[in-house]
This record gives sequence, C-alpha cells and structure tokens, in this order.
Amino acid sequence: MSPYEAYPYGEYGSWNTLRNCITHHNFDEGLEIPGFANGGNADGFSISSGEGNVVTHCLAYTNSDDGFDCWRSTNTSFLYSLSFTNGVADGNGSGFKAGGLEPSMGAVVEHCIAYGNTKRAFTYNSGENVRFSYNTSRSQHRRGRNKCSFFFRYF
Ligand SMILES: [Ca+2]
Ligand SMILES: [Ca+2]
Repeated sequence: MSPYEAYPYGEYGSWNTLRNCITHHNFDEGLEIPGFANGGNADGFSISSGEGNVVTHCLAYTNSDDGFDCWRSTNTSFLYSLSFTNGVADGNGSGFKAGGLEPSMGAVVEHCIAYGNTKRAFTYNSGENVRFSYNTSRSQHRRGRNKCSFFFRYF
C-alpha cells in the first residue's frame, strides 16, 4: 500500500487551525521504505489532505524535507510563519511549498519569512490558484544549489 492510498484526499483533516506551534529536526534520513525517500518526507508542517486548514504564527526549522508543505490539499493557508534551514539528504528543502499532486489549489502564503533552506524559499510547486503576499526571503542556496527565492509559473 502506498502512503497515498493510506490517506485519501479529503478524508482527513479539514478546517483546522494550528497556531503558535514549533516543529524542528524531523528527520527520515536513511529510511529507504518504498514510497518514501531518504529524508524526503519529514516536513515541519505537512498539510497533505483536506480543505481549509490554517497554519499561523508557526515556526519550522531544520527538518529534512520542507518547512511548510500543503501538498495535495485545497485552500490551505500559511500565515505569519517562519521557515529556515530545512532540507537534508534527499529532502526537497523548500521553505513554503504551496502545491503538489491534484487537487492542490487555493493555497495562500502571507506575511511569512524563509531563509537558509536548501531549495526554494517559496514555490507554487504546481498548485493552482496560489497566492503569495507580503513574504520575505534571503540566503537560499545553502547546499550550493542554484535555486531562487520565489518560484512561480507564468501564464
Ligand atoms: Ca519531499
Ligand atoms: Ca514535502
């Protein structure tokens, strides 16, 4: 069974608020389980299902995958939060990731700060109708990767 079959879209976790939470040093580096990757699935905050969840005034740092990831959810909001030094081993290392597989759409990322992550500070990551407003980033490239601070698709 894949992790996707275990957590079908929309079945878990809609309309919740996470406020004033800190997550750090989540690591799955070294795990070689089929369907997972070496360091690639331990996000700080992973909103991977459901609709309308809000993460606000939170901090994610030094997790092996991304700081904040709303992969495969809809209308998730990341607000007033900070993400830094995420990305270890094969982890993606984005500060704020606003999409992924379908039905990813409607993410909002506002008033957030990202720095020192191994990949992109803010990325739409194929999410649809994503909005980034009033965010700040600096000093990506921690592992020498040539990645940008803001990554969007142009229409
Ligand atoms: Ca990943
Ligand atoms: Ca992730």
